Amino acid sequence: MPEHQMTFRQFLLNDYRHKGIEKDLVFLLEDIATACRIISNHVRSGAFSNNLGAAKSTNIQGETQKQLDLIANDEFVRHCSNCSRVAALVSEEVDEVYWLKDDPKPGDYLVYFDPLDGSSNLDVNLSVGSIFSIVQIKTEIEAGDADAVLRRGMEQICAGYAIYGPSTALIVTTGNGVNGFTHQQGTGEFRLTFPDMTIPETTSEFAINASRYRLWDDSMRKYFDDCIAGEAGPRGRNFNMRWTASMVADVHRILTRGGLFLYPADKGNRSEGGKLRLMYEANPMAFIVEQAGGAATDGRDRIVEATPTSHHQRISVVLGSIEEVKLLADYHAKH
Ligand code: AHM
Ligand code: MG
Repeated sequence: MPEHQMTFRQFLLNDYRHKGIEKDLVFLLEDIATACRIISNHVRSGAFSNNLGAAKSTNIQGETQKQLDLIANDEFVRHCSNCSRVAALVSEEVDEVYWLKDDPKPGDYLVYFDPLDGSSNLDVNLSVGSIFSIVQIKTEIEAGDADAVLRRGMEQICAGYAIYGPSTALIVTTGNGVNGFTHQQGTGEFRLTFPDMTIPETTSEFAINASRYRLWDDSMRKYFDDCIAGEAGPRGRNFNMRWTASMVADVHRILTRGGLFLYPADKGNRSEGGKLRLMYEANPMAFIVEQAGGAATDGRDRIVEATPTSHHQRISVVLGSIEEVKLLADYHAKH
């Protein structure tokens, strides 16, 4: 990787000078990048440091936490706390909202994160990631008011994820397109390797946990049946399927070569929506995908327009190549 490729810091300072992003947002993003670098290191040395197993706890959703889930959570909290403009943090791993400021002011930030997404992949040495979202508050809120963090995805000013795969990469949007940075061993820098990522409008590849077919609604099953019918079916072409059990990895593939990611609500779901969480999984990925020219809905409506009613709320997720997302909405309208 050539040394002249722009570092994450240079890129952010450029956005500060020319695109009006705030200096405190630059510092916050650099801190988040540092947290991701440290988490990446923990993930890579997990088998040596004995951190891959389950911790002796479950999260608010009743899911067994891995030791690395908790380590990653602590890194996010520690690094986001460096920024004096962060009013509160909302983490997948913690029941309550963390209030960092007693007197939040308009202009302060709320940070939402899933510190280690897809952590069931850790035991089998497959890709995992971290997802984050930043909202800027515009009006007075009170510290301790948990409802004050219930923000629609439209209010995000920044979102991103880190993928801990064969290499570690950081993908970020501040509302001016999507850019990807690869962590360079040796210098320790994230460098711009995937400028201006865009999702092709059409695709013949989708990602879904098909073992849940029996639990989907009729329109979802019809869409799936038509795709796997191949050339002889109503879609008139063959479709390929991929599923990594890590949303970060599946979304990263879609940002790179197109595709459709689906985690629909189904009859076996633990709550009212799908499996994935609105505020720290669906919203940031929806913002990124839309900024890359794709689309993100709950099957019918834009995810970023959903009004949250609780900060661990779940939602059905359909995102990726725009033509396919629209087509699935048609299936829901017709079947
Ligand atoms: P997690 O946040 O508890 O790791 O769960 C979210 C993950 C997503 O990354 C992935 O798309 C999905 O759960 C996989 O679900 P399944 O176990 O049904 O394959
Ligand atoms: Mg997750």
